[in-house]
Amino acid sequence: NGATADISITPRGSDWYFAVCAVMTVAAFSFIGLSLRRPRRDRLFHYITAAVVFVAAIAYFSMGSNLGFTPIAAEYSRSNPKVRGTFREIFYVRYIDWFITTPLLLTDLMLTAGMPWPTIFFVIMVDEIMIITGLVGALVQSVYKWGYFAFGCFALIYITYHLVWESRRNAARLGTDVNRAFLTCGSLTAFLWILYPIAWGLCEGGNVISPDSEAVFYGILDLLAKPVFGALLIWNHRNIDLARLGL
Ligand code: RET
Repeated sequence: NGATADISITPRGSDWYFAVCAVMTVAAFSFIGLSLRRPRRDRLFHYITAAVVFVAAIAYFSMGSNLGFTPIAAEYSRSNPKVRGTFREIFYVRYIDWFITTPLLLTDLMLTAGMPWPTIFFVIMVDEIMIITGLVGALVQSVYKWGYFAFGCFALIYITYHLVWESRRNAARLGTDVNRAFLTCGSLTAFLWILYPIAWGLCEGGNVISPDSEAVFYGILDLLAKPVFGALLIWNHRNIDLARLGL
């Protein structure tokens, strides 16, 4: 179809994407399997978290198949000093994944902290701004991409403040179990999410590392932010009564 890029993944990058796809799929069925051992009313966190990894599995299937990308002219290229006319493979399918999954992950966390829905709604809106500015910045073919990146970073600062300050304080009032669940999953999230803009700067933004290295960087982040996060969340919820969270 003519959609080829000068700088793209190799078969090794593709294999890695399929391996991550397999882990996401196994995690999804495991979370559903775990949910079946509980009454329907108690399955909220299992369902939210399973949805996250199902979506990720399909995004990784696309990237492993070398689909869901578009070639974008690179500003800078280490491998090609004559940058003009060099096109990098940009996987927009990542942002479709994140647009669906990051609000679900925030819902997981903020419901665990017992936050009221108007607050959750607003933090999710800011999260959507972050993802869309990242997508537009990745698709823009000029230095303006860093303007979009800056908007996205402001959004992330606001989200992080909400998690490490507002939600953490609320969780602390709801008892030891809730506090421990929130601190475990919240600190993992705060730490990991800050690494995403760094990956973006090296990949979609600056074209500093290769698409195969991009696959490894984002892949490890996504494995920790989705299946590992999900397993920790579901485990930590084992003794928490949803009524205590107002659910
Ligand atoms: C972008 C670029 C613009 C600036 C910022 C970004 C942050 C992205 C984040 C993504 C998190 C994704 C997760 C996915 C699935 O598990 C969009 C890269 C700040 C924080 C957690």
